[in-house]
Amino acid sequence: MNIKEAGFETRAIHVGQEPEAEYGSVMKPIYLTTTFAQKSPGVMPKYDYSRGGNPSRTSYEQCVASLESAKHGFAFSSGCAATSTVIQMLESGDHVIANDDMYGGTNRLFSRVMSKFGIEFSFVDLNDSSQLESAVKENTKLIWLESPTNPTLKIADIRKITDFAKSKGIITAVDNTFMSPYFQRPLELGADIVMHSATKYLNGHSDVVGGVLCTNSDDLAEKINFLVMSVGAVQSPFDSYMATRSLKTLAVRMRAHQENAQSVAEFLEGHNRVEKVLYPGLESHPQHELAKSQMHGFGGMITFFIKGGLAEARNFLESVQVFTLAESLGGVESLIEHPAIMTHASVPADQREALGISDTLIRISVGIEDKKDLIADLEQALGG
Ligand code: P1T
Repeated sequence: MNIKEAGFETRAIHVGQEPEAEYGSVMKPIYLTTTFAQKSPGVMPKYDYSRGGNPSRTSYEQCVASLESAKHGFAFSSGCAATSTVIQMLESGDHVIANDDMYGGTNRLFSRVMSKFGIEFSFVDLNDSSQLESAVKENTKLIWLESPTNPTLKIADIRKITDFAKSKGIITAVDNTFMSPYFQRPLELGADIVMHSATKYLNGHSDVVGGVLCTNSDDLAEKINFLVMSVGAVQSPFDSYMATRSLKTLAVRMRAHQENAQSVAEFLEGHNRVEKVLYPGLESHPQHELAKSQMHGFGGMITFFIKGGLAEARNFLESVQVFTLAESLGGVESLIEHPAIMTHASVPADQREALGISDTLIRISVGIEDKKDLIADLEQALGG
């Protein structure tokens, strides 16, 4: 059987992960080396120096690329490092259109770091075609989109946006962190590049910070590879091993995240202390139909508005016991946080307000604990 054509779960366990040749070790060794012996000066072996490439990283990159239906995969030391690499492919004077609503750190990277190097950014509501069309300029080279968005779970129509971008000769990159390739594969929907904060679902155990880029374009892959070598924000051999190990269980974890999230979302929607719940799997989500048409599931992230104000939100967040109050998401353990004060504090207050990231907005990353315990915990913390 050609393993590359096997099902998702099989590829997650086997692609790039053949037993090692010397002893038949089923798990590949971790290549904890910075450099590789050469036979003769200038006669290049497969690997020469671990910034450029390392066998542990290659295993991981091959596996994650296969899961994203991609030809090429690249592993970085963080999601932000992967995002930076996409922007570093551009030239000073180029223009980027991005979601107005996305992870606060990406917003900060674009507006406060990359903008210093002459790259221009416009932040628009990508679901509003007139806003998107009027944002395009002669120097627009990239549309950056996150879908679903962090934290308001807005869904961008990936097919429609990538078709539009292609008609204008613009590249599209999709941050697929919230869905993982198990629930959404942007390259199949027309995107040129897919990006992940592997810190989240890909690694899934809150013990590795990492990022990934995948593409089917040889041209883009060559540019990314050049930046990998030149900038060096690469994933270490040990972290590559950890993330490869985690990919083996991605499918089962994602199914469990989603089952729990659906139940938690329905519970919250029926609670009298909850104003509104945003979860793509609920029929009340404004883009539930779009979600169904481009995703294979709805994931484990929920956002809701608690009734009252900051005091009520704070009191609730201090009262949870099974959920942990912490930034990040996508781990097996349930996390809860307050985006306005925590993950999205770097987004200017007026922008946060315009996007609805209010003091009563609470974000949950639903883990894979027993859902009865999760619901009971939320119930006691919400009180009467
Ligand atoms: O943290 P890092 O691995 O560098 O990834 C950045 C990033 C990129 N894209 C999305 C959608 C993200 O959610 C993140 C990181 N997000 C959090 C830390 C958070 O709690 O939302």
